[in-house]
Amino acid sequence: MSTTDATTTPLRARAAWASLERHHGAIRERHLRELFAGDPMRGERLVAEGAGLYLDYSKNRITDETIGLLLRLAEECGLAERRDAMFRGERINVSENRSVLHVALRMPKGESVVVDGVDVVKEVHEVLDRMSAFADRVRSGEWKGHTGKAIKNVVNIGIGGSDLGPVMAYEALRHFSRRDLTFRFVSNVDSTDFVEATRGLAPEETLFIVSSKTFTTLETMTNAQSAREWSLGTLGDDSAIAKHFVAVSTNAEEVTKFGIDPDNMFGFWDWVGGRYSMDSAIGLSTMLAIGPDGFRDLLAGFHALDEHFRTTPLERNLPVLMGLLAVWYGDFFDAQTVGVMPYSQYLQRFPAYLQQLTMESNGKHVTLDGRRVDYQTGAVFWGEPGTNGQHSFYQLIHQGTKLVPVDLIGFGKTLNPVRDHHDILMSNVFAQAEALAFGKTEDEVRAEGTPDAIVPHRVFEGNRPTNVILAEQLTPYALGTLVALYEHSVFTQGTIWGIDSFDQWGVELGKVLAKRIIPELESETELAHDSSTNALIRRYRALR
Ligand code: G6Q
Repeated sequence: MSTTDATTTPLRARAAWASLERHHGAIRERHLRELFAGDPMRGERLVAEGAGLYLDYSKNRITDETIGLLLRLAEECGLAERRDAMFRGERINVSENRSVLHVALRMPKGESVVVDGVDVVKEVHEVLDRMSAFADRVRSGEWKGHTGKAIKNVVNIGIGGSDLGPVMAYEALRHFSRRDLTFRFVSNVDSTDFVEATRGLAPEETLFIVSSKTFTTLETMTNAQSAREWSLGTLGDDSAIAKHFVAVSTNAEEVTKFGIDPDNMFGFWDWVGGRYSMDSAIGLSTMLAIGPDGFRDLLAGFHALDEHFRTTPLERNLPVLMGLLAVWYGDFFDAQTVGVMPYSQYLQRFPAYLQQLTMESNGKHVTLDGRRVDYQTGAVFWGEPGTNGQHSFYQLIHQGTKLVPVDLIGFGKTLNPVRDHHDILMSNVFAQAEALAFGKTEDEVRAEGTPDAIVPHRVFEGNRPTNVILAEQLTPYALGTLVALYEHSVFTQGTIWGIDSFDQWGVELGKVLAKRIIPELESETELAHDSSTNALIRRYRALR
């Protein structure tokens, strides 16, 4: 298969696609009960391991033939070639003409990827070293605020990719975090977010990290200006900014205009997409929380999974298998969503983080060469930590009319051992996967003496697919492996669909229209929108 075939043949014209369509006709009717009964080793065979993660994908509606065909599809779509092109720094983000090199952010010192004559890994480590020196100074109290007091509060201002990763990582790694430092995050342009995040904080002990790749994002710059006024309201003169504001950005010019000393700016590069940036300088708040060594453990976890993705044969490759299964359900079973349920309270923001990673990456309707797709692309990702979800929406997954493939994530050891909580928690992971797969038959319900009229209500059809992902413990390293697992699963899906997983043009239009509307809210200018938008603006003018 040449690279040209891999990129030019429409997906549905591929041989493996046609075979999968036929194969789906046969598989659709088969039940996991039957698949397990006919293959006693299935639960030990359909598993894969790498970088400390264990993936049980046996409770999916697949046979060995399914996997074989999906792997053939991956081959026909040039998955390995495209993966290698990404690692080489080729400009695989075609609509923005950019390399896609978040994998370089976690390469160890000494490795090298050269882009336009520059060794980007060397640059990455220069920034990491500067971040580490800064983090050490703040954490030790050596960095003093304007009035000579040490920093006690860190507020990250950013949105989208400059917020969701830092928030998620802070929550996920709280156990490893400095408890005598307060961390808050401001993203929403709703002033409530800023007011509540700064409530009770003393400006003389507060450091703001303005995180913005472009340093032009309306929400972030509005919040940063308010932070500036909030600080100067107490600290008085402009020279205080240098001690209380640092920037994470690729735009040195705008950072300087804002008044932040370029020495206090931590850079990254246009080859890091926002939603792939939590391991770049955007992770400065994470490093302040867990320390430079913890941050390097996080990077080591990312890198271990990168190496797994890069070198493991596709049939044992965790993100490849997960990505192909997502295609299987989305395109052949018409599943519209994927549920991600981490059985860890620390991972409460992980589903929100994954929503951006997956949906901003693969929510596209044109192919790399601009043709409209005639198949489904990215699913809606959603989720909540278990066991909470079980007491709310799992009902629909068990007995509703929609097929929702679910990822269940659990850990061997808790970071907070209290009595038998962890065994109870984990018993629910296994019980849910079991119940979803095998359900409860009419005969079983009857055998319990259930009255006839109630029997249908108590039947669980089962045949609901799950992936179970297990790791030993939620450490910085493990978090890195988990995030990279989903990053590369997204990559796999995007490659099969032939779309650009690294641009995000779909967020532009709303931003442009909002900028046009702002002055219309503030004055009584004539309105020239559609009748609905005009009426809404008039109503708001009357209400404000
Ligand atoms: C992510 C997107 C987007 C971006 C935000 C913030 O991939 O590009 O979520 O991260 O719009 O952008 P800035 O970092 O430039 O403020």
